Amino acid sequence: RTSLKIGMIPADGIGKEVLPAAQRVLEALGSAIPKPEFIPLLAGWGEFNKNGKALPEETIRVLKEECDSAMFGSVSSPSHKVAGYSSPIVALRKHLDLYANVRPVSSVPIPGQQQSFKCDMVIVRENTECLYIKQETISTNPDGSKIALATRQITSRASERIGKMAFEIALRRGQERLAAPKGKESWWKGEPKVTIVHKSNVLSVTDGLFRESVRSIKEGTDRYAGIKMEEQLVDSMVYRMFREPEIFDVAVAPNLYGDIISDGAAALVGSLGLVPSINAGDNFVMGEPVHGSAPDIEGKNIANPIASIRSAALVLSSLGYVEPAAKINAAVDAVLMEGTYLTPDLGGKSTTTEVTDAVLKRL
Ligand code: NAD
Ligand code: K
Ligand code: MN
Repeated sequence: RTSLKIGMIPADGIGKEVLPAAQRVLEALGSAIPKPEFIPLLAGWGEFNKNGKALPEETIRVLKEECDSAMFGSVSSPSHKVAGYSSPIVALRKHLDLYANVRPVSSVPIPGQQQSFKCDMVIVRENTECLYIKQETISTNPDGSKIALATRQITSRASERIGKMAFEIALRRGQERLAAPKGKESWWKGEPKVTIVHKSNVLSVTDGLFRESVRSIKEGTDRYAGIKMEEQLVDSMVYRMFREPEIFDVAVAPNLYGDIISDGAAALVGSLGLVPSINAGDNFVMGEPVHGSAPDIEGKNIANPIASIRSAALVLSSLGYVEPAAKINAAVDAVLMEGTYLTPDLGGKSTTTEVTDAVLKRL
C-alpha cells in the first residue's frame, strides 16, 4: 500500500467533533503508516432531514469501491418512528457485512477517578441480527388496546462466526500476554477465557441456539483447547461486571445484550467517551466510538475525543499496523494517567481540541 483511503462519516452531533480528532492523530503518524487519504462521506439524521436519505447510495458505493477502511462518528436517531428513516449505522453494518462489533474496555488509572478494580476485557457483539433486524409490527386488539411485536432472529451461521471471532481474539490476547515485556505484564494470570452471554434459561430457543453455536466452535477443534469457555446469564453478567470486572477476558453476546453491557462497562472505566470499537467483517473494518451523538453536550467542543482516537488505533491494528496503533494507545494512556488534560466527563476542564493536542504532543 502506498496510501490508506479512509472513508470518514462523522454523521451527527459530537460525531462531527470527535472524528476530526482521530483524523489529526492519524495524520500525525507520518511515515509510520501509508499516507492516509480521508474521504468525507454523508450519512445521519441531519442528512435525512436535508436530502431525504439517512444513508445516501453514494456513501455506500464509495465505501465499497474506493475505501480501505472507514471511521463512523455517531448518529442522532430519533426515539419515535419517522417515515422513511432508519439508522444508517445499522444499515452500514448490514451493507458491508460487518458482522462483529469488537469493543475493548480497559481501565487506565486516571487522577481523580475512583477505580478500585482493574478491567481489561473485550466485548464481542454480534452485529447483524437479534432484535436489530427491526421487524416490528403493531396492531389493535378488539378492545382497542394495542399490541406490538418484534421478531428476534438468531441464526447458527451468524452465531458461529461471531463465536469464532471471540475465540480468535481470546487466542491472540493470550499470546500477547505471554509475550508482554517485563514490567508490562497483565494482572490476568489465568488462561484466556471466553464468556458466552445469553439468557437461555428463559429464551431457550433463540438464546439456546446462540449458546449452542458458540459452544460448537470450541468443541469442534483443538485450536482453542487452551481457552476456557464459560457462560453467564446476561442479567448476572451485568452484576458481576460491576462487582468483579477483573474476572472477564473476552465476552461474546448477541446484538442487544452486547450493546447494553458495553455501555455499562464504559461506566466502569470512567466514561463512554473512552470506549472504542470496530465494526469488522472478513473484508472491511469501520472504527466507531461506542457512544452516541450526545445532544446534551454537542457543539461545545467538550466531547471526549479518546473513544474516537482509540477507534482509529483499532482500525490500524486490524489492518496490520500494530506498532503505530500501540503508539497511539500509549500516547492516550499517558494523557489519561497524567490527568492534566481531561474533558468534563472525566472531571476535567479541557476541551476536545486541548485533549487532542495533548495526545498529539505525546505521539
Ligand atoms: P450517548 O452515548 O449519546 O450519551 C450518553 C451520555 O454519555 C450523555 O450524557 C453524553 O453526554 C455522554 N457522552 C457520550 N459520549 C461522550 C463523549 N465522547 N464525551 C463526553 N461525554 C459523552 O447516548 P444517548 O444520549 O442515549 O443517545 C443520544 C443519541 O445518540 C440518540 O439519538 C441515539 O439514537 C444515538 N446513538 C447513536 C449511536 C451510534 O451512532 N452508533 C449509539 C448510541 C446512541
Ligand atoms: K457511535
Ligand atoms: Mn449503543
